[in-house]
Amino acid sequence: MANYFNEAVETMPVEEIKKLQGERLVEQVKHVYENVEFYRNKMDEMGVKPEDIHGLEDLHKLPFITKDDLRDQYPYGFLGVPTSDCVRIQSTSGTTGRRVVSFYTQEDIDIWDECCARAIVAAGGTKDDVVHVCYGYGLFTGGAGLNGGSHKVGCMTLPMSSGNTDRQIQFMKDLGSTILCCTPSYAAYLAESIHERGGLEDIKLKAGIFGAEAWTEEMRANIEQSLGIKAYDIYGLTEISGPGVSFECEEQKGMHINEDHFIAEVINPQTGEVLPEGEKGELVFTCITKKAFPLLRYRTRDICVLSRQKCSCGRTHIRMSKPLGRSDDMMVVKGVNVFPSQIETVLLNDGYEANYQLVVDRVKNSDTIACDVEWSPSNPPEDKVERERREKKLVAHLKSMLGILVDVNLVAPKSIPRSEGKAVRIIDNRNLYEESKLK
Ligand code: DLL
Repeated sequence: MANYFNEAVETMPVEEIKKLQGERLVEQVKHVYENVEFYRNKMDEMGVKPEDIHGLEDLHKLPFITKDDLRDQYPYGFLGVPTSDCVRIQSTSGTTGRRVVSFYTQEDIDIWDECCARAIVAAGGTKDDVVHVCYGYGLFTGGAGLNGGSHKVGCMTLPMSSGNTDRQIQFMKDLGSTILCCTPSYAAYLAESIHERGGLEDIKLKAGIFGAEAWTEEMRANIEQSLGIKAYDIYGLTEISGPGVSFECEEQKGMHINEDHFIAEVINPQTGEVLPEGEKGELVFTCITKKAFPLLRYRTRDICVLSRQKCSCGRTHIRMSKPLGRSDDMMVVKGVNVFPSQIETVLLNDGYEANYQLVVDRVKNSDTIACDVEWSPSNPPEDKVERERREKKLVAHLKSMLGILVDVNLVAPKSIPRSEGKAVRIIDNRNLYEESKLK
């Protein structure tokens, strides 16, 4: 029996959703044209006026927005309302350049909270649940988003934020947390820590809502098994509000996009051409209800596939696949496209856990890629010969997945730093090299 937070909207017939999206788009384009000078200039350059947008069929006439545009317009360039109408800001981590700051009116926050509430209910949440939020609070959207959604559902909410693993586990036991919200890498670390300390029988968790970073099906199976829960994926990005842009239902086959608030397209990242449903490309979002930071046709750089196939949960909103990686997470090594998720799949299939780190380098104009991976504490190699045998096996499996040689180093458990938020999977020393050339 499916659970909905807003059944009327979540199961609306597709034709009605598209009509609603079209109407909201027309209004939103007027709002943006009137209030965001940067976008007005872009539309003028392309000779597009708000009157040319009659519905969804005209979406392709609008220009794209990129992360660089947001950085150039930092901080207020995309603001669609006076600052006196804003009640909140959130921001990206800014590890790869200038931060992006996103603004919210109270109504924008209410919409965002509802999107997260839908995700919690889809994961089986009710007002009787104890929701344990260990996404970071503060500028990161993870804590605030799931916290708001949990309040909307009426759950008892534990605003744990990230870090202090001992306290997380203690509260989980003492207060009977039933739904865990954090990054999948932190969930895996919590599971590892709970097993080390013992007392799994005192943990009441039944579900986890994990997102903010790429994770594989193999990692899902590991977390579900070690914590005895059902693990649901949740997706979102600061620019489009935060978590809850899309979320998984009990089918766990792709994430339903909240289409009454966001229009999704998939494009060819090289040409910008809109691709038919079912083809893989870059995900693009148009916000049709948010007023303070109303991005139209925002290029996410996330690579994924959309599907309108009927879902047995009854939700009619389109589903997106797990992002297969970010176009900027994708490394080109020796001319081959490599996503960390491909490497993770090989490691987990071979019985390792997702405790790995990739180091990419350039030596004498030639790329090298190394992968440090921890052996399992329950299955350490007996000696050097056994360790080398296992490394060779992994090298062969990675070669057949990627077509290139990855230098594998098996290392002791806990030698790779654990993350409380998004895991650091790649150290690309070639970027440093490129940057140092610019200085
Ligand atoms: O990560 C928002 C979020 C918080 C989502 C909590 C889910 C849960 P940003 O820090 O702006 O926002 O990063 C957004 O993270 O473009 C994706 O590349 C990646 N990402 C987010 N969710 C997923 C997911 C938050 N479920 C960027 N699977 C996005 C894979 C994800 N990647």
